[in-house]
Amino acid sequence: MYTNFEYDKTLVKCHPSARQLMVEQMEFYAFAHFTVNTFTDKEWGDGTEPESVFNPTELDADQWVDALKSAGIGGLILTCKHHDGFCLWPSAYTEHCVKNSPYKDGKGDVVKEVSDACRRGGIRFGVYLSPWDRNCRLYGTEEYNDYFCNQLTELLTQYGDIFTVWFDGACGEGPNGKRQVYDWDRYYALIRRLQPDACIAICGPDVRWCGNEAGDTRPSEWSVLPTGFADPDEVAKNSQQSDDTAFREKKIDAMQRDLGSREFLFGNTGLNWRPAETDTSIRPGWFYHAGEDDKVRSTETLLDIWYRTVGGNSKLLLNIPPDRRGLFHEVDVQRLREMGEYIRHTFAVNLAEKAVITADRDDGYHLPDALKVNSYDAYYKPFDGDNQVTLTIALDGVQNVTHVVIKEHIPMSQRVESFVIEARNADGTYTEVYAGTTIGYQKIAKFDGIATDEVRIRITDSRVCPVLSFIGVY
Ligand code: FUL
Repeated sequence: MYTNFEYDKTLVKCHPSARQLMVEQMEFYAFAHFTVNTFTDKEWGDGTEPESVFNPTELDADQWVDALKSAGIGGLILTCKHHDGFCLWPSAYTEHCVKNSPYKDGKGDVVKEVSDACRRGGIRFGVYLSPWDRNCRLYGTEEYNDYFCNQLTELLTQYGDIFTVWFDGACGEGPNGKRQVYDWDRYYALIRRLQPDACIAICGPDVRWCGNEAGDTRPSEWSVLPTGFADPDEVAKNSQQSDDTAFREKKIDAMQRDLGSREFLFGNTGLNWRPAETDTSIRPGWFYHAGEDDKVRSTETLLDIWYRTVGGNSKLLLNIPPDRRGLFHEVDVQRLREMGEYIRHTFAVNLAEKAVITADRDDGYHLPDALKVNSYDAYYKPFDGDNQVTLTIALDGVQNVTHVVIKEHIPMSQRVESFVIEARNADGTYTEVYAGTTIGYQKIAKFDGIATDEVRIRITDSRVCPVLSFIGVY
């Protein structure tokens, strides 16, 4: 039990699994919400929608993938079945699916089209399968667990490699509705068997829901959390309980702001690696509504969310809902392209590559030069117990600097609690340009441009000695 911070042995053992490390390094990936709701103009279908409503006229998953790639997005999660129970693939276990829709005369398979397009385009593919099913008559019985496992098996065996299985916590059953006892352990075992490299997200052990749908983030995001935190029941309690626009706009509440400080960890008996994922939509709704074509978030807002998530130790899961044609809308496509152009341009030249990086202490083996290479093959480390270090990046002459990127070597856990970045002025004094708390997978520090020949990063506190894998200066 943590009554003091002599807990380094536990902490260093708390680090990402191989599948978590894969998703950490993806940084930014997409959601596509698509089902009967797209055609009924709803956010939550009730399961009574006739299959005949589902009829995209120009579905082109390559168009989705091209648009995603223009933003630098490396993966896509498709709502294969949302709460209405309608399956985008021809499931053998239900009639409520594409095979009874007019789409391609019932011969279509949207999951196949999208997973094939992802593979062709070189991005990863993931599945969203809503545990809550408002159509299935088995829902609320033990047989529903069989039904759900059968559907999972179809998705995990017919569509190639799956990088993540996304289990939504949302469940809006009313007091008279049926309650399903989900057999999570059985679902998890099935996924581990059929797709051992896939993460299980949200109601699952590998990726943690950030706690809101608005794109809100914590100033200090920790991946080291107490054991048992974010169990499926707790996720469900905090998730959307009804089709509710206000919920989608609500920010993280005060109680949920701090999940990882020393104070929060006091009294807990174990730690788990639980990286945060921020899921939010490019539009007000998760599904496409023509009435929201003029409410697509601005590129500026989207980039702000990107900085706070990708640059703030969370993952960004951005939803782009296909429209009734089965295409990403032109406005959304333009936003994605603008995001990608900005990001590529801003981070095109890493000034640290031609710099000389030194540290006021190291352990003699893990030298600061390793920080120039963005990989976990080598890292910088001082001696255990050296919890405060200063890294100096002497640039190749005076440069205008606007960003510093820092990555912890998370295979050895998350350690840093606070740091400052300073830039040397012509007269030899230093100006503080940024003060931060956690780093974790990655911190992107953005500040007003400053002309300088030397950037200094001072780690002012760390739980165990800091271990870093990369520094970028732009
Ligand atoms: C929520 C759902 O109720 C929404 O419809 C959407 O799928 C979102 C990602 O999760 O909990």
